[in-house]
Amino acid sequence: MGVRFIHTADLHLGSPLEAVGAQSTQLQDQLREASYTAFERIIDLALDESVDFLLIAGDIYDQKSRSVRAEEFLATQLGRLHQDDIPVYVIYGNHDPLGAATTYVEFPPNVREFGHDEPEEHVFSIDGEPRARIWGQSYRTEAEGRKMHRNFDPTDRSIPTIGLVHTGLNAEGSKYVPCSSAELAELTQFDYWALGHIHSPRVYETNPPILHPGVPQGRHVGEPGPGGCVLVELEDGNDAEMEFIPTSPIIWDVHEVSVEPDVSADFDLTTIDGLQRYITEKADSISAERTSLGPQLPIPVRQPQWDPDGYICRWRLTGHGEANELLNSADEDVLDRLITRLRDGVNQTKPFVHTERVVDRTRPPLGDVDDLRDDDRVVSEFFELIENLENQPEARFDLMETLDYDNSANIWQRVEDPEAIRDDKLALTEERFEDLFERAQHRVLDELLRRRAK
Ligand SMILES: [Mn+2]
Repeated sequence: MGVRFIHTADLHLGSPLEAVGAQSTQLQDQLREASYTAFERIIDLALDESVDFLLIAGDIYDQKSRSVRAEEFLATQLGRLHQDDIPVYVIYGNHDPLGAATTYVEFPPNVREFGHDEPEEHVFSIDGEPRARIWGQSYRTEAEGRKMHRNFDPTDRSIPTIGLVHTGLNAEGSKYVPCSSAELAELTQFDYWALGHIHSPRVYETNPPILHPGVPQGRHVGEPGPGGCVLVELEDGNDAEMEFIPTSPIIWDVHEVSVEPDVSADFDLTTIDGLQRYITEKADSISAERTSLGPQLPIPVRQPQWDPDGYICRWRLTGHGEANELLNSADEDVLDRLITRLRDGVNQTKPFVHTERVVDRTRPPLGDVDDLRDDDRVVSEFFELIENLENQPEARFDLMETLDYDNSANIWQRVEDPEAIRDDKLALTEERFEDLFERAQHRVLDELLRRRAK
């Protein structure tokens, strides 16, 4: 006999989505409603799938923007589960610690909240017969250095046993329940680790599962969609079955748009109009294809029955091309004009496609770089160096280590969890390293070409 349940976390209800320059009232309304709709879909799913219970692994609210409306909404939605006798197990995280809680509205009696003093066990039963043990502990304050899970101590494992932890899964950290997935896996009484705190879905282990479901609805371009929750089935003697279910009405994403002549030949990228038409065409095709890019996960991702309401896109212009000269023309802020025009222009499609930003990473038109590569010793050595760095993971690792070198003059710190960053450092993520590496290459090469051209 097993149990089926939904695992969600990091709802951050009541906190607005960021959309730079979202002037349209309708769009602003849609953004405000998106996190609510995503949570409503989780409740719909729980009812449709007749799950045994719902787990919420922390950060239901942003304490700072906690609102009566958000609490009323939660109470109503959780009340729908109460009518179907579905309990909800909740821990609180760093954004809604219990020590600072202000409560405006009472939750229905099916909601079981874990305290902050010590770990607690709640037993899920059907007709008086225990079916699952759930262990958890809430944050007392915004920072929790306690290794709470170490005191999780289930009496037996005759029924499925689940641990709820709000953690950055950073063993070296001090603020968000420091631990590693290996440390959790050592606690062999547990059949599932329901984590919260990291906003993108990540599956660290599948047997027993250790995972972050991510946010049900992303709030900015750093939380690309679709967000969702995880539907889980635990049965004795079998591996856990899991499925990621998308829930977010609005999907944030970063799209690369190459200005290289061979891919943009139909457009005149020496004018703002040409560039606007080129990006608008990309936007229209995203809307027409209704792409709901699922996250890359080692578990199945369900294709949603609904269309997204819209996409909020960052366009990252890349490649060598004439657009570079247009975008860098000195007397006029071409990029700002382009963004304004795109926002005014492409909002009409359904699903809508809104421009969050346009980022210029273009480079001057490619001249005779291939000739130089063969003839010029400095240029050819430069390419050799880049290829070595690209092909040797150790060399890249060394380079990252060098950037992270701990002295006070260094601004970078390598982190997995952006919230764990020191106040005087910038987060050096894999993504930012890639970006720095690429831009450094471009800068050197462009300078070499400029000097050779003289
Ligand atoms: Mn958190």
